[in-house]
Amino acid sequence: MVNLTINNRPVSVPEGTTILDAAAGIGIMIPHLCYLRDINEIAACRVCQVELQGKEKLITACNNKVEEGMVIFTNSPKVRETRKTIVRLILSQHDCRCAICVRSGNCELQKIANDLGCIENPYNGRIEHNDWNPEFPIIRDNAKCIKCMRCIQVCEKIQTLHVWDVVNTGSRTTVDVANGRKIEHADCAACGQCVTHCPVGALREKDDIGKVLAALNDPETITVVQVAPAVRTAWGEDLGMPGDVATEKRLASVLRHIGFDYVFDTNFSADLTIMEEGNEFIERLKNPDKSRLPMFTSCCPGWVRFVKSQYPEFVDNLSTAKSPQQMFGAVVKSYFAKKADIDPSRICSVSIMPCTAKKAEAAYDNMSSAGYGQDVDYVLTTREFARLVRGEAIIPEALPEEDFDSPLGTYSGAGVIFGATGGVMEAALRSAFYLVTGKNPDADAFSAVRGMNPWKEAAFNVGGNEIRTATVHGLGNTRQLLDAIKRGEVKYDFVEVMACPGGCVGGGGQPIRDGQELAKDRAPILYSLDRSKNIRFSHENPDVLKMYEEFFEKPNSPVAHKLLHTDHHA
Ligand code: HC1
Ligand code: SF4
Repeated sequence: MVNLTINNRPVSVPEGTTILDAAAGIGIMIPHLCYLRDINEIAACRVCQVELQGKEKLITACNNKVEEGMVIFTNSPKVRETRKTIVRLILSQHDCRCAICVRSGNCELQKIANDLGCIENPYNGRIEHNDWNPEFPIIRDNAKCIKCMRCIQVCEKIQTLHVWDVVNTGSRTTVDVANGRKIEHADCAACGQCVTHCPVGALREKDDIGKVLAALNDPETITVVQVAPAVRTAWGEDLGMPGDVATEKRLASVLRHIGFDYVFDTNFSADLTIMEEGNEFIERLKNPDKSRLPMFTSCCPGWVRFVKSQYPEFVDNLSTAKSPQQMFGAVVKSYFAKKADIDPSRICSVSIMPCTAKKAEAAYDNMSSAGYGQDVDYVLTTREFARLVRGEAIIPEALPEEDFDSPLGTYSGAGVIFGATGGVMEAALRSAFYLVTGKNPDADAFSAVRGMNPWKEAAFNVGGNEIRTATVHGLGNTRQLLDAIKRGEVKYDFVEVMACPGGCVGGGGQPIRDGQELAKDRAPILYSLDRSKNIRFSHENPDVLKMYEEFFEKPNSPVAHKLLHTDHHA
């Protein structure tokens, strides 16, 4: 152990502990802007300066380790003044029009500046604007970038994509797309992880709230909304609501209050996805030519973008099933429109997603199978949804809980767990077991695929066949897994990939909390919803079964292929 004093208090911590952590251990918070544990420990912002007795120069707390006998002051007059000067210098190069920034109220720079009492600024620096493609799901505003380097590190270390880099030199140093490329040519997965780790508003999602409001206000338009599984775990976070108030039934009520004509659930089409993908998997398994095994899940658009740009040799291994979002869109403008006797050209189909890549997915040319424009017209992230609620001056706590509409609002426990890493695999195995044996397994028989381990392997006996599975989340982990498959070190039949750490609950469109990973806190909400359902198998969702009876006939039928599957090469 190493003994030192911090602010005159004795501390004893293991060797190798940083000053930042040693102070946190006794309840002393040292302000910082750029630090992210294990990802960005480079002291780029210099805000975490502390005084070390006997040294004239201040030192940074996030990347300096404790030493025996150190005497540290984290908040001496010298530290306070220096820290304030550093923050003012950062502010001098930052577009400080906070009132028109999406991160207002949730900005780490704004908070520190306020905490330090930076109510005026003697420094006047250069604020550099940049050109950007306004249609790309990820928007960069360099006038707000504080050069903390978090986006560079997250994209490189977690997602292994190296989209961002430092550009220019001296006072013009900033962050931009690496190698002088445009973002649309940079192999960006659009996962949004750089956005959720940005401390300020330099990165955000493309804002589609205005388009949704226009549709809601058009009397000729019929608005249909779907809500992704993971949204229900986090929609209350940016609205300051505790979990027991921010329930999915209150979410349905809020959406109805906003004015959506039909309030449906992506969980319904998650069950539909399992019907299609489960049958497809059994077919591939039966095929003596095993060339399309392992089969990869295809519901995560960040992953699909990644495999297409990084490992095109595996594209044929993707399931051809569209994602639940896109199946839902195609069903709304075909089956549902027919059933409800609505002209599909009047429908505006909106989805609320924990994901930024879903915006890109909805806009692909081939995602218009129903024949009435895009199957999903607009995608709002969970964060945009919270802004929409606030903009509409709705107080969700004051609204009653309500059910989703029928028939596309019904779901099984298997549908809701899609939003957590391992959920798609578990839901698929529950139904694959039934398809092979004609009997339901115990609903929790495949729980070995749950949890936050980055790369989980499990093998299950399904009707005498051993099915080897892998579940992976985060694109860096995915790269390792794909490389291991290529080297022949591992062999699987079925692989689930989610681009974001923890799956969609940790998605790039979810509420932001100082760059913290919140997936592990949100996933249990989905598993408890699963346990609470009477129906826990996708193949028992009564409304999905009815839709097959009335419209699709059977999984993988020609009409199912036209509306529910896609060609990943298109
Ligand atoms: Fe997901 Fe999915 S689980 S991809 O993470 O398959 O976004 O929640 O909606 O489409 O169902 C996201 C979540 C989501 C799809 C489903
Ligand atoms: Fe990298 Fe994802 Fe950000 Fe694209 S969206 S730059 S892939 S972290």
